[in-house]
Amino acid sequence: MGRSDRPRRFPEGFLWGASTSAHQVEGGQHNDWSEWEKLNADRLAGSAERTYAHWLEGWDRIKPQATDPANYLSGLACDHYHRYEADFDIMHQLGMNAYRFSIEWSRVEPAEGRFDEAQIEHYRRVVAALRQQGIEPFVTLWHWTFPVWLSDEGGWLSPRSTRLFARYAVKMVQALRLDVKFWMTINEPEEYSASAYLWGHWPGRKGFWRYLAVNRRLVQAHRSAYHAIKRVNPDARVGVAKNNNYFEPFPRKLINGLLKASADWWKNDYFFNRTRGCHDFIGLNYYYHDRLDFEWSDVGQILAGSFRGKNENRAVSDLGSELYPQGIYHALTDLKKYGKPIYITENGLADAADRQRAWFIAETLKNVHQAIADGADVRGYLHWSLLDNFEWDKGFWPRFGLVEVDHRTLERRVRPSACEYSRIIQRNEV
Ligand code: IFM
Repeated sequence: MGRSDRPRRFPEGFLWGASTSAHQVEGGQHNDWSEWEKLNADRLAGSAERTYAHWLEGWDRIKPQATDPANYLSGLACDHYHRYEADFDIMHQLGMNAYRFSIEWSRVEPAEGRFDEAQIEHYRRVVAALRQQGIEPFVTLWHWTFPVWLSDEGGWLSPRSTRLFARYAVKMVQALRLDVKFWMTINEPEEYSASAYLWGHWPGRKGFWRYLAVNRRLVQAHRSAYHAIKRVNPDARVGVAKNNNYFEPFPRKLINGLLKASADWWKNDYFFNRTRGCHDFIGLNYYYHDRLDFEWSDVGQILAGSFRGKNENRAVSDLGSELYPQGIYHALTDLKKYGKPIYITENGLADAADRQRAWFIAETLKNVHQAIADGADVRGYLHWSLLDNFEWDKGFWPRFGLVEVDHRTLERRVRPSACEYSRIIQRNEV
């Protein structure tokens, strides 16, 4: 048997699962995003052709949905808020033993300082249902949405936001302390700050200084929530879900090496460096590889923060991003320097036809296995996503789910790739 065909076993106790976030799957939200969607749905539908048609393969297939304003309203989403038990049954059947989801702050604190016990009880039931199925909960406290009362005050730009966030975090940790071990304060800090404040694509206010201020505030928010959580539950394992890329100087030459060093410094390391001592584990959301090959014409894009690598793009997702499963090996081995256990808290692709997902998962896992063999302490893999969900300003057309969701009938259908993933899980090897 050739080296590449040899089965690769994962460590005993490796966690296998999938991830979601509240706004993308629960349905029935009232938060800053649901308000923004109402104001922007027509604009997004009207500009979709201009935005995508000239570069996105498969545009003709996507067009009817992407040009329909209804696509940009999260509405009932997957109605996971009411259907979570049935969704956990599917996870159980697939053999998963870990689930990452987020708590919707706007539900549990709909008005400042007024916590809604019925909503907190809802999340207690969610966690109990997971435990009953033998599924380990990984809970994110902030996956990009604010209660409207706080977004009206400026969200993370409000100087009070870190204190308010820590108070909400403590409330949730106290409520779920016996049943939840793994907590993530924040999802993908840099993706959020850039999309909302640098590019202005999301709720927030575009502005370079505001962008920097929000980055600093996210650092403070993580630090203060980390300490507050540890005070009420020293046994809690607290981290973030961090979006690190693999920047590859290509070809290897000085200028490309410098470009890599700066990209790594800002995108991959800044947040970790500023929050040292405040991570019990590292949550890695891995999606992107960027080949860096400097040309003077790139300077404008670099300054605008919109620089993208010059990738080969042999395989791409429905969103046009390169599928490069080798990249995760580099992202993982780079994280060894923090000396913490690593959980892959997201990794996936938009693939409506499910043509590439099984291949992508298997190849990714081979690279994860190799990273473990080379010393990365990786303890779990949670695929993004369990369900086809609401992909923020793109709406419902990008389909990331292991489980397909018909958003009109809300019916679920397990995709063939999920069955392939399940076989890997059952054998604990790829
Ligand atoms: O859907 C998002 C998720 O909310 C954060 N990480 C990337 C996913 C796919 O774009």
